Amino acid sequence: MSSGPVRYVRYLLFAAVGLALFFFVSRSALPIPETIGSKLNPSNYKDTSTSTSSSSSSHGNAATSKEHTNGVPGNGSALQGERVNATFVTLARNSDVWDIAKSIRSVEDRFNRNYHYDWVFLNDKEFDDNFKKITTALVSGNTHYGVIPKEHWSYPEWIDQDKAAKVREDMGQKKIIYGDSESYRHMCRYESGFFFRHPLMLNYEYYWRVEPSIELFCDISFDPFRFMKENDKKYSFVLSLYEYFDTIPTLWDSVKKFMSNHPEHIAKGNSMGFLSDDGGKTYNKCHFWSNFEIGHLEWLRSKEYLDYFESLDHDGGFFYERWGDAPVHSIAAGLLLKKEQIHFFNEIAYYHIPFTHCPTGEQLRLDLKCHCNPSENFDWKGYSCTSRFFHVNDMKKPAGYEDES
Ligand SMILES: Nc1nc2c(ncn2[C@@H]2O[C@H](COP(=O)(O)OP(=O)(O)OP(=O)(O)O)[C@@H](O)[C@H]2O)c(=O)[nH]1
Ligand SMILES: [Mg+2]
Repeated sequence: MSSGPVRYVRYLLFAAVGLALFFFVSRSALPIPETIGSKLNPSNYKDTSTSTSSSSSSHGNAATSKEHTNGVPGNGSALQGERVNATFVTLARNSDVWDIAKSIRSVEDRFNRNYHYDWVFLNDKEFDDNFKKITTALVSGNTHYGVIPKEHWSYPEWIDQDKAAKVREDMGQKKIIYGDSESYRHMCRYESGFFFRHPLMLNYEYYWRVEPSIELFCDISFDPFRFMKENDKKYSFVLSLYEYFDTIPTLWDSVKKFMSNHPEHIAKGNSMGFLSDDGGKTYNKCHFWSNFEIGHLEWLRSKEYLDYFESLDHDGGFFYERWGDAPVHSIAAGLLLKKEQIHFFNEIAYYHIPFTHCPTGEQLRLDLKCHCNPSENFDWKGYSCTSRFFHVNDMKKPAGYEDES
């Protein structure tokens, strides 16, 4: 038996060791994922579950998006760990709910669970409660739901609707893809000229477009929004290809008219070589596949882009032909931006039926835990325009590309 004072010293020692152990265990245990932490925070939960519908003023992204004025492009440390003022954006119908759920799961697992960027959903009709419930549960950032104003999803007054209906009938008979669809035309026109002007989008600087049923095959180990901002990129892509000529027979004539009316909008050092093989006389039909896009909203809201869109829109090809938002965005990026402002994300592995972008480079795929089959990579195959993009930008193709062509 120990005597009194010795016993007290021992009790004190036990207590100190116990406290130290408790402190160590409580600090080193698996952290509560931030996502769960933020979902449990009552103010965040309220914002998510009361996300807006068609109203613009109640849009609550201000607290979760950060404006950076001190970021030096190209200086990785300037914005280290901070988010950019950016959002995911999806145009969808209520019936797309399970297909978009799949896309969200993929984007969250591979990227957004670590960043919690917001997600804006847009629809020409009200989103129903089921759509909102399922998508809000899956997105780790705040969700916002917007109805598209009627004037952004209808015929402008200069369009002859009988002529447009006749075109749809003819294109349907010729079995041109979506040739007979009226809603597809409104969708393409909306994505070309309006989504970035929706009230819910106005407070953001960058967007990442996500469509239903896409897949991401690799971890995204960096913040692409931040990369865009730091490197002054305005538009980016992962897949490029040739457009069906029958959907855009007079698009290039319309573009040439715009170029001659607005030479001041055409960038020096642009990517004309990506779009045309004869210095601009004809369009080679190359375009970036716009179902994936990360881009600068303020560029789309610029006078240059809006003049371009309005000029094309007045020529009527969204309705009298079937101009897609992919060639419309791509031609704008190719002519209004300096070529260095367009970026190809090799690291972002992506699938939208029927094409796959699987990063070239085995070590990269292993490091990023990719599960795509590199032999399915579309980039270096004959119908892709990505080789041309590399050529125009004097870029060296990644090692191993020959095995995938
Ligand atoms: N709200 C709404 N969204 C639509 C409508 N039509 C298409 N969308 C959305 O617009 C996007 C493009 O439509 P999709 O049906 O995916 O077209 P796609 O087959 O991918 O077209 P391609 O890429 O040209 O092959 C998707 O996000 C759709 O959910 C519509 O009538 N209303
Ligand atoms: Mg799609």
